[in-house]
Amino acid sequence: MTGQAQTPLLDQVPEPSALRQLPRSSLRQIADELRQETINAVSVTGGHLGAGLGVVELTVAIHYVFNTPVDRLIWDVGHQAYPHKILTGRRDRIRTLRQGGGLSGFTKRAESEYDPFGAAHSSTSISAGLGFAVARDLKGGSNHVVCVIGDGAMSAGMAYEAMNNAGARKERLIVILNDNDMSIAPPVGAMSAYLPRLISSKEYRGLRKIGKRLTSVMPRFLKERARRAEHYARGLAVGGTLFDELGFYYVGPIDGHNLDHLIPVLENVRDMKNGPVLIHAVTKKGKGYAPAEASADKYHGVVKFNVLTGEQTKSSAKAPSYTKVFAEALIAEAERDDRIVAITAAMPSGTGLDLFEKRFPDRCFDVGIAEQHGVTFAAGLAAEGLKPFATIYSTFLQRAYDQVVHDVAIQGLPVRFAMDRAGLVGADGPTHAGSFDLAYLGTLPGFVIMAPSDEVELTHMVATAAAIDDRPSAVRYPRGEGIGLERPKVGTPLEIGKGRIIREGTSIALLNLGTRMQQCLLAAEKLSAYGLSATVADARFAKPLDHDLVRRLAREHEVLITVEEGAIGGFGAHVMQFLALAGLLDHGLKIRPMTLPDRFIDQDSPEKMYEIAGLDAKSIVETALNALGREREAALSNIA
Ligand SMILES: Cc1ncc(C[n+]2csc(CCOP(=O)(O)OP(=O)(O)O)c2C)c(N)n1
Repeated sequence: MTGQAQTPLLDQVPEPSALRQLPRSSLRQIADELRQETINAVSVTGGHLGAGLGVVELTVAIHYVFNTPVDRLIWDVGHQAYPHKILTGRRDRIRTLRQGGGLSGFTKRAESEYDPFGAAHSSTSISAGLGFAVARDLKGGSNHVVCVIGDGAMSAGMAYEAMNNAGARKERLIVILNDNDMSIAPPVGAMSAYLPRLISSKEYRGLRKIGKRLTSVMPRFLKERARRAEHYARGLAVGGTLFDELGFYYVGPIDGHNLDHLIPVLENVRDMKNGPVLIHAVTKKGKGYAPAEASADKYHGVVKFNVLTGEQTKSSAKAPSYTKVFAEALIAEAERDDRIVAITAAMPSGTGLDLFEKRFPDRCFDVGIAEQHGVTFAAGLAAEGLKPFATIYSTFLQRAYDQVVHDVAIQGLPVRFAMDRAGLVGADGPTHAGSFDLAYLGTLPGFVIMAPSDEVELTHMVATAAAIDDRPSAVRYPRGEGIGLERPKVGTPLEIGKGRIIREGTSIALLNLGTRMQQCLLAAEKLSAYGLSATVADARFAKPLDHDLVRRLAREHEVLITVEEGAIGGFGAHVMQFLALAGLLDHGLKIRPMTLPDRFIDQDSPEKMYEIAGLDAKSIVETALNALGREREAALSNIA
């Protein structure tokens, strides 16, 4: 011994092909180093930690047994794929995770051939995997397709739709159920009770023991027979599992941290010739890092932290988050009206409904990762006269669009949609951006759509939504904190469809919807330095539109600029439609709708993303100057 630190074995594994050259006895060390590397990387970048730590051994075992990337490995959600990224040629960039220009925090096709399918929204892996498997068959290929899906993600209907389809087709597909008995919060629903029942069933444990003893001493050809016999015996003992009934061959439960269990099972399954298989692996979220294992959410998502103590960097925010403002406003409304109830789809802390649930445990419903069901469930509640707040991130509500249209809008039911994470969201990137809700809800007759310009406005809008009891409504608000205004404890309902003027000017009108308001006010200041006087108006409502306000702004200004944190087709499109039909575009009004650009913007800090999107004060000034034909000054303003 020289006394020098040993070089990590992981250094010898730039790609999975190198992993496959190592003796099996080295894999424990690789897994330990991989776990440490994941912890170290996330301690400097922040991000999803608990889920990745729980699949370290699975990651090593899958890449060891399967011939990735020829064999397709599809991670559900993709938030647990950091160890996978380290093992698949991205170790040198792992400390750029979730940063501008860096690695995505999820799987991404453009990033690596080892990510055959991108994700971030949950429960898509089995459907996508089935597509890969059928394509393989049609092309005459022989590769394997392996999907890894969590027990939380298994609560979504889409996972069952996919299994139903794969089972009926008898498709050769491998699904690994990563059962850590956690979603972000503890899992909910019947499935979350069913899986532990499977794990603890005496018959299974007995059979597994016998099976293990037998298979460990058998040559491989006998193992296949033993497998069939075991299947038969198991069916007799406990009846088929739900997965068996769906046409899958169920294997498990097995210890997902024990490489000596995982590898032979994966090898056996790999060598099976037909039919879909489900391997039930039991893991621990946050495994191997004491602060994660000890925390209530198992470090699902963390900011930067101290590796030794696990202490996370304190937030420097001076004002409460919009999420908290929403939750407090909703609680205040619910104190006065016992018909108010709230629904979350597996995001109690992300939406602030954990606070609501503490205060009103019987009036808060976590439906699991099941946005579609959550919306129609809310519609049923509304139809019986309750006042449901369907509290769902803008990006996840996309999944329930037909339910919003068919079950809520057409029936005119007063479901209140509280859409957090509207606009660009930063580190989670384009999959999580709330870019489209103004467009997708704006098309629906009868909806009231609001967006606050600050936290006081959000408080009033929650009160407004509570008061609207004859049609659907939505309030959308961003990630991050407000501007530090003092709020009333209870909001005052706003007049529906009425905006307000914040600052009076003469030549340019900035008509803003949402929290770009501060940038609009800054832009108005900057424009005054060019001798230009700007009006700033707060639309408050995307729908119904304040026609009087829009008409007035159009008539009294040379330039009208709309500003919104949403894609083309949203608020600005409705303003233009109105102006065109009212003949207000016939007399030379220069209208400039400012929206998110028609492309997806990769992760970065939210400010940087808005700069890239051209929705900051500088871009507003430039747009105004250009509209007035002052291109030279506009170009210079861009440099300043
Ligand atoms: C459609 C959708 N809704 C909500 C989320 C937010 N979300 C991300 S991970 C997660 C929990 C997933 O739990 P599980 O599948 O058990 O994985 P684990 O984190 O426990 O490994 C949730 C709710 C999402 N990504 N997609």
